[in-house]
Amino acid sequence: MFAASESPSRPIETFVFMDLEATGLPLSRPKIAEMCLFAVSRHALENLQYRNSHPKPIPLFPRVVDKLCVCINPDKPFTPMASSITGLTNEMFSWNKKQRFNLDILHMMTTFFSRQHPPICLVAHNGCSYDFPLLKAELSALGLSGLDGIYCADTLKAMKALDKEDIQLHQFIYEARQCGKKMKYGLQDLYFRFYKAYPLNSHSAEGDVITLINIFQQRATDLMLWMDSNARPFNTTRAMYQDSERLPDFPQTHEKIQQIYPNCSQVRSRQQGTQRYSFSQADTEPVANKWDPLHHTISDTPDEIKKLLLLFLGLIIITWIAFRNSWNMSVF
Ligand code: DCM
Ligand code: MG
Repeated sequence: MFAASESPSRPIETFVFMDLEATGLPLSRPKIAEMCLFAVSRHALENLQYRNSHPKPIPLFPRVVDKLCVCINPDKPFTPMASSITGLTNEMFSWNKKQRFNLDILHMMTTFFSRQHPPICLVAHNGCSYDFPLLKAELSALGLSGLDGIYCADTLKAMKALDKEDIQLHQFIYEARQCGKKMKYGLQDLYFRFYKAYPLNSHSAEGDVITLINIFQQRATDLMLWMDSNARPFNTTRAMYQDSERLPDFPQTHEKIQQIYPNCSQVRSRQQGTQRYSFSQADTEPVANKWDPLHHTISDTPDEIKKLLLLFLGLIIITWIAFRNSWNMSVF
């Protein structure tokens, strides 16, 4: 549908702000747990209303917005950090009987997009490094190529580019650097830059989307122009990981899973060679926090315990031999 690096041929008409919460950072091959999309028209962003406020007016949140927020059972343990910052746990999804990422999500998204005026651009903060590749990975795991006809753009890249262009700010950055400070581009930092306060509901998909729109409104004209020429087709995004790579040492892993989670059911996905697991809540409780079958870095696997025991035994033998030798020498 698109040439590889093609930006939209005409101005973007709908900006769909997106945020994903997931089980962890890219190295842990995360799975999506929450997805939120707010669709705002170019018209709304070009005609912002303001609330009078000291020292400067604050843009009012757009009134005409389509919203889609979905909870998705990630079917994979959250890393402790992800669970702590999002306030989400695997149990919550089981207790609330939430479904996994499946074709319904794609149907919801495409139906949602079909109601927006094109060209449509997905907008996410740090989207090129996290949200877009993660969404692509989840879609690919279902055997889907992506989202036809949808563009995407990253506000983190855009804000950095705009700051670079801004000559006045150049001076400010220079002065800030002189004082040992560096410009920060995290969502909360940018919000603080414009509103001199920290945003509410950080690390919830909906809260982060609202924060992103608040930030976008502060530089809406420049950001929209930047995106008109820098947005890329979503389908050119590379998936964060291939699902089939998730369990490369499958026979070994399968054996371990059978030992530790005797009741877990094995699910073969539609993609050839891909092995996935589903865990009932009872399965995950006692041992899952000790060993995570989908990560390869958890320290206390049975093999590693065996190694530690052998090392300990070796140390005892060496000490015993050394003690015996020194005793023999002292006797003779
Ligand atoms: N994340 C993480 N550890 C962090 C920051 C983020 O594991 N220190 C993961 C979990 C979040 C996801 O990234 O759900 C998206 O981050 P954010 O809430 O900033 O959108
Ligand atoms: Mg978030």
